[in-house]
Amino acid sequence: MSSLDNPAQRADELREQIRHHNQRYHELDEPEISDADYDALVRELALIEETHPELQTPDSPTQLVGSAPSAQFTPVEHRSRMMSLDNATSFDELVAWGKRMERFIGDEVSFICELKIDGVAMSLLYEDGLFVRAATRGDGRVGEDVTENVRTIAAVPKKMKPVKKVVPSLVEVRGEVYMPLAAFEALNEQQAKNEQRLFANPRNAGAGSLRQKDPKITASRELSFWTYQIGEIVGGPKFTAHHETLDFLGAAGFPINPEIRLFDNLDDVHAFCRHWQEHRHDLPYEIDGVVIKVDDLAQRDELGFTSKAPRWAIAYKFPPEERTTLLKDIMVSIGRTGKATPFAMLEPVFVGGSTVGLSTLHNEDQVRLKDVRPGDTVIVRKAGDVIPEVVGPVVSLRPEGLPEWRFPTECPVCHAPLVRPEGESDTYCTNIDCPAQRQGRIDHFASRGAMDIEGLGERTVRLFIEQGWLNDPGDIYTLDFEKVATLEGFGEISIDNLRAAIEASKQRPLSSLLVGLNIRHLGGTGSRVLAKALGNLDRIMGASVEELTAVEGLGPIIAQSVHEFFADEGHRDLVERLRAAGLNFEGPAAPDLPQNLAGISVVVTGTLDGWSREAAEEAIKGRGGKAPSSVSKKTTAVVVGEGPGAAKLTKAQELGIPVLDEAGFAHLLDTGEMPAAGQD
Ligand code: 0OX
Repeated sequence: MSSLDNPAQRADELREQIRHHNQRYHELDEPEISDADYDALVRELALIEETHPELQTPDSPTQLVGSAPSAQFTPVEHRSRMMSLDNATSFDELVAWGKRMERFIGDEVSFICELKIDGVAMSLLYEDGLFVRAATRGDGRVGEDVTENVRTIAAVPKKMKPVKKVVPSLVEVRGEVYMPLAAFEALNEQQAKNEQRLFANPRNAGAGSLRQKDPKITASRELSFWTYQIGEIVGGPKFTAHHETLDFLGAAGFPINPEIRLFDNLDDVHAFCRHWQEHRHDLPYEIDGVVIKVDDLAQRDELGFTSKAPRWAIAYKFPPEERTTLLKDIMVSIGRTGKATPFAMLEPVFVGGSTVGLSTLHNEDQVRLKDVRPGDTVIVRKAGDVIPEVVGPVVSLRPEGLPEWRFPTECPVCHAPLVRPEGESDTYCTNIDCPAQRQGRIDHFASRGAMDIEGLGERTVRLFIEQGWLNDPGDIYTLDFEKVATLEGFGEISIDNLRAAIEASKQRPLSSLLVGLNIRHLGGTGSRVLAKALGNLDRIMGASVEELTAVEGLGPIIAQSVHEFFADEGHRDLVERLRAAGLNFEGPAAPDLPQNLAGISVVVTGTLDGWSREAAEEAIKGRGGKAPSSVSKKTTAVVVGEGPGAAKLTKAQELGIPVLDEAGFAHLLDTGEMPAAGQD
């Protein structure tokens, strides 16, 4: 139903939905939808009520704060209402609000910017300096008495310090109880160990910890507190500006967030919001925006309140990093080692700056722990640079009778049994000839980090496997190019290029060949160490476990794995075919790389065709450069692949940092020089 067809009916629907979600969020600590989806419902309702004022009702959720207190705790009437905040979800809305403030006041306005802590709003009451009561916001008028639980929070002062020798007879302070990220992670680890359901995020964990009947449980949960407002003060100093109240609260012993800033213009407010949008994950606690407040208290009085929020404050909300979507299916992919990795097929959802349709679920235990089932509504999170993840199901929305997901017992590609070795968390396809494993091994052999055969990417390898031309990396060197020429899309030039790339790969250093062979546990560093120490492939093949273990920098697990690899007849046969093809078997390791990137800093974002992120960063570091994960003024260039982090791109553009594609990156690595304009 769209609001255009029947606005009255749509408004009713929205009110009912919003009330339901208010209860799930505020009373049950178990939201069913993400904050962003909730905000969208409220905005839609507010828009209908704005365009059809006759449809507004006094009990509409747009006119109310939070949710009624639950019967589990004693109700507490607030001495003055605890308001909520209006939102701005774009910089344009934020600046429009700021200009409205300036226009209304008709004078200069100073703004205080505070990080918007993603926690639980709390009112603390002090009588003669002693902590006597804590209450949640509830519906803004009546909250829940959680005094004994809050008493266990170390950051909440139990006794105020005198300021200029004075202790007010009554103070009500407001702030946010939150769970620091480290505590949240430790708590979830504990939950996993005890096979208990995981908390979806620190806010839910914090809210759940506060609403315990037994304060001992709250005490075990490492909650903390930031103070941001005085509700009421009797017998204390008089203030003329918000920053003075914060100074007073700090002096009285309340924790005040150190990032709070006072600005005298909107450009600086805007820059502060941009900065924290980019750096929110540098903090040890979660924030979901910035709260901007008019500093001058007389100006605040002039501005006043709407029915539920002060006009003198606004929350700039960051773009959402969590959304809910449908988990369509759970599939299993087979890697080059045979590892079977479950992954989620999602109804694509725009979150954290890009569209997410697939997400790894890592292994069998992870799926079991999260208990996600095809058909579930799930929470998807993409935070900063972190790979998108399925956080968990929204259990209350689970269709009845939805079966638990079971790890398949046979390989989805070759139908051989899947086996999970005892004591391991991973499951493997047992068929060494599995086409998926084969493809993975050949892709890996030809990749940048190994033999670097340009033109032999995943698609071409798949095509050649389908034709029956490639079974293992050895077949690359006996490809019949006359047959290749009969395939669509392979013209003379591309065939010449492919032939040349395959020829060139024969001269790659021994360490690259070792990487390409796909020996379990042996990566780039180990391969270089091995090639340098033993000098040629025959010596490596003939070495005993003891000899291999004696190589400095090679651990016993790698030594054992290398030995086992070459004991296998199939592998020895492959090596002989590679020898016959004329590949370089002689060390030393890769010639020392030119240090042509010394002193420069290159950020890689998105997926590059022939490079994993690690390989690209290793290539930069190997040449003396730095490869940090975020863009700053010190960044020399940003290399952008597919699906880049939106924040990094924006930041690069704002700072005027050159953006390179894959070809530009290759040029930079080869020459140490930035490609000429137009080439990037
Ligand atoms: C926060 C936060 C929340 C005062 C006026 C209405 C809301 N989550 O960090 N609320 C407020 O301000 C109140 N400030 C904050 N910093």
